[in-house]
Amino acid sequence: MARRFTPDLRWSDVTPKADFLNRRQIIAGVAALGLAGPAAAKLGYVPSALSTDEKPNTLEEITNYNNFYEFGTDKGDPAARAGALTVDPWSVEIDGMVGRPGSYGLADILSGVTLEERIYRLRCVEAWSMVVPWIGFPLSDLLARVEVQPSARYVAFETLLRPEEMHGQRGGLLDWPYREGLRLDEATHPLTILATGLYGEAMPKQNGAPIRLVVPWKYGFKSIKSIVRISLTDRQPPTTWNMMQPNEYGFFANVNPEVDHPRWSQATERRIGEGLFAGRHPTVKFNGYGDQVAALYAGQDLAKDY
Ligand SMILES: Nc1nc2c(c(=O)[nH]1)N[C@H]1C(S)=C(S)[C@@H](COP(=O)(O)O)O[C@H]1N2
Ligand SMILES: [Mo]
Repeated sequence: MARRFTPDLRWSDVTPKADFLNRRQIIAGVAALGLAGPAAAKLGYVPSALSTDEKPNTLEEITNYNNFYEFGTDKGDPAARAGALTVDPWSVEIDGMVGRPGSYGLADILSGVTLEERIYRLRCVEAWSMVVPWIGFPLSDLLARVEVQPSARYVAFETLLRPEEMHGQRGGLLDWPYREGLRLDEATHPLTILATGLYGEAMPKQNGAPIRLVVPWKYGFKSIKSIVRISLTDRQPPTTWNMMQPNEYGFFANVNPEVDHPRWSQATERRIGEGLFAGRHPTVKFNGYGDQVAALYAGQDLAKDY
């Protein structure tokens, strides 16, 4: 039996500001539906002031150039194979150092939440990037509702383990299930969202339906897809790419042109959709969010904490 949030909990209470109303069309007051398939509907959302002004990539690009190793390693594999994934029903186990642990159904997680459109550039560690109009809500809202205990310092995330539907999990390429983690101050930063859609629609399966993390100042691999578990802990959790190749992929994985990957430069990036002959763009530290996030790493050596 899925646990339900009770009405005494602190709901997210984001009120759309008048200037937002002018900027974009808002589909107001629509209950959030995070479900793909026949139940899919246009999501109700408000635009966020935290969006980049850059032009988003096309839906075609965003849904056909993916990393989702559960469905294969080619960029086209997720689009070709993620259709097999069942995303309804879906629940997320929230456990560890929280006052209200339990298995929460997706509809319950979304009930009372104001979804926002956050246009963020996703910068992959492979040195390409694209701009995605995500639909989501701050992870901090959910963490507040489950009452994170004062002793918690990290948040660990796990993707679904279902080799019957995720054929890539039948091989040992990665140590399944895919795992990621954030320090609690990173997890509760206002830029960090759980996304349930993009381009105003429920999340395409290849992009991590029905619910995924998006952390825009970190390399794409931190943004774990199809989440089924969120655990609060006092120890830095093991993370998939770090376990596989610790000298190449650190726990922090902040976008940083000053710290190269051991096998290639991180100084520039290729922007998906610009064509073969377009020049590369300089990568910006923290993917352009330095003003908002640099303070999180004061006193840390980011060449060591890569
Ligand atoms: N479960 C899971 N999450 C994942 C991955 C994955 O292979 N499995 N790949 C990561 C990587 S490397 C990137 S760059 C982004 C890609 O997100 P997108 O396909 O929506 O652009 O997802 C991240 N989340
Ligand atoms: Mo990536």
